[in-house]
Amino acid sequence: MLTDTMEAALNEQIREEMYSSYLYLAMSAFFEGLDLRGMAKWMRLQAQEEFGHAMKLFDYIFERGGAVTLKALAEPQATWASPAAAFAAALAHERHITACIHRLVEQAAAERDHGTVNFLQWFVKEQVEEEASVEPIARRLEKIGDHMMGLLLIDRETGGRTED
Ligand code: OFO
Repeated sequence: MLTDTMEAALNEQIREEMYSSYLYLAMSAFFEGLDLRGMAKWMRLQAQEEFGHAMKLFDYIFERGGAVTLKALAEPQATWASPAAAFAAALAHERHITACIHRLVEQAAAERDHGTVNFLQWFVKEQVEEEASVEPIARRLEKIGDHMMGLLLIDRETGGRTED
């Protein structure tokens, strides 16, 4: 059984993950608008992955006899100054999510909820991977600036992503 405070914190994380999904879908639409179809695809798959993260929490809350409460999502930003700015925002967002997950682990540990500490280890590992997948793209986009050939090259690479 989850405590009320743990249940509330896990529900709040569902909102964070759903917002991540919404934000990356907004970024996908932004890239579609720029005809950067590879980056649009990458962000669309990322949005799907985030929905999966939310569902993992959803299922876990029920597994522990808790209740899921879905919260309102804020309207995500719709445009960015450049592809580099969008990926920099994605990286900043992932760092924020990493901090959320670490706070959840600390709360679960303080409550001596070992089941939740163990469950959250998947997210701890996932956040290392999330940051590692966004960071090199953000770094390279920052380096190439407005250089069209470079942008098209990264667009082709990101379009090679096949899994969410
Ligand atoms: Fe759910 O990992 Fe990104 O936000």
